Amino acid sequence: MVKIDGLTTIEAQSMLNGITPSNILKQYNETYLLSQEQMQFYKNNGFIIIKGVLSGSALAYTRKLIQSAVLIQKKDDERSLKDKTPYQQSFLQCGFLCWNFPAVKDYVFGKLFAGIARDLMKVDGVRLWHDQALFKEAGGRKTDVHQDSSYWPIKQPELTTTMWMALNEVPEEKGCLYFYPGSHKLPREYIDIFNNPHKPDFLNTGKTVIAPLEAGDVTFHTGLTYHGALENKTKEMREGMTVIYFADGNRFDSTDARNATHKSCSELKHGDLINTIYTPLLV
Ligand SMILES: O=C(O)CCC(=O)C(=O)O
Repeated sequence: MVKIDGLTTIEAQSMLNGITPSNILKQYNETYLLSQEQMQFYKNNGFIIIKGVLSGSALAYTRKLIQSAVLIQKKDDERSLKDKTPYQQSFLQCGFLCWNFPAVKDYVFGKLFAGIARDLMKVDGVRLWHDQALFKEAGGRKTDVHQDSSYWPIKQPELTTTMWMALNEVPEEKGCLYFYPGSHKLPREYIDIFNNPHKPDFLNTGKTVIAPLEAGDVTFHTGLTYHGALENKTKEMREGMTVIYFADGNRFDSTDARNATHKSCSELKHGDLINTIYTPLLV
């Protein structure tokens, strides 16, 4: 069974049965004021690193909560890393945690993070697309380079953004993210990271920015930004939690059938506004 920081399934279950303490709920919903420089950086580069968005008791609580959800979601997977597919060796992927574990909802719905997404995209409102924990196991493989929006049936990929939060320290050797700055302006190319990854030729001349993070730091990157993550050379789990947002008003694009895996897809037709119960307006 997957091991996470000595956590037992009984402890994990009790954490997931709990209610977010009011002081932590307050922190999840604070206002974060981005500077003009930060917004310009995101616009130019297609990603940003923001230090210390969560700290103290809120960070400690969130870490344990997400660890608990990952442990419970993966508890029946007895395979060792070498028995997994190359894609699965990149991370333990646990999506839709806020729907599977109501205790996670307060974090995922937090206006602190959604507000940053809104201000980076310079839009009036943002909706939740989905959340997913991405824990890279000790010895875990690199995450192949890709553009997130290739996997989403969303009409305007430039109005999507992924927040990636470090729940523990994520230095380079633990498999931090890296980004190709400005690559959101490059051509789109589908990369099948699940079965047959490749690196587009036009990235060969591009420089990358490596993004080591302290616990509580976040990165945001647009759905068009090419990025990946390094391998985890350490003996510890790399604990990352993501929330993906899109601008309110964005529409469903069913052109590519392989993208229709999201919970909201069965309710939507091509061209519909994406406004289902699984994609609530957060700010
Ligand atoms: O966590 C990882 O290794 C990759 C994350 C990623 O590609 C993403 O969140 O878009």
